[in-house]
Amino acid sequence: MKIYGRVTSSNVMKVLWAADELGLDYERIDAGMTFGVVDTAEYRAMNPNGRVPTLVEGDFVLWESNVIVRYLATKFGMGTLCPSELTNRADLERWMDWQQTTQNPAFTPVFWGLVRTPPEQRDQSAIDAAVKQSIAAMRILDARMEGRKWIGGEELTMADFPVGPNIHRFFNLPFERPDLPNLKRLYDRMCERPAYIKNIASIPIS
Ligand SMILES: N[C@@H](CCC(=O)N[C@@H](CS)C(=O)NCC(=O)O)C(=O)O
Repeated sequence: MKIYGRVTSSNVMKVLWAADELGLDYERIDAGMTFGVVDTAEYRAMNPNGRVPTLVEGDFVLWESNVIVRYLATKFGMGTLCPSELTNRADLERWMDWQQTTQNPAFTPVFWGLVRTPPEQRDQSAIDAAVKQSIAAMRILDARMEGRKWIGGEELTMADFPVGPNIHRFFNLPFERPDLPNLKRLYDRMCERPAYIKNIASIPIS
């Protein structure tokens, strides 16, 4: 199994975290930003978006990070990371899609503004507006976490991987945030896992 993608990408991080939790044997190949690769004809033939991550397993090629997480959890973690019962599974998939469609779009301008834009070029009012939206999104997850250890309940599941990288960034980037105690407990719990430390918490935010 090959996973293409630089370690600093949040979308790559979620896949690597899932792969390591499952104990999978894979080769990671640097691609994206300064590594290039994504604009080559060979890569575009695998992933026409020219984005990372891309998973290659024999003849099978897959892109879209959350779908890769779902695929790995379904194939190698059925009954653990992926529940076999349909309503439980749909409940988790809902949080995975929420990360892509609600949490991540709200947070991306915060990350790009504070990390990838030189201070003199920052649009502080756009960053402030995005911080507000990001906090509103994280309040929704904080409410979900009331009485739960993981997004799915008592155990780590596929629902936790997509938002894992952004939770780390949310708590570590320099902006003011309210107390979100349930979310903070989830973050602390994530930080106890070697695979999360290796792929997310120990990687400089850049
Ligand atoms: N929806 C896609 C988005 C992929 C994406 O935008 N990846 C970013 C990194 S987080 C990327 O490839 N950026 C360009 C690059 O690294 O060269 C997914 O979840 O896989």
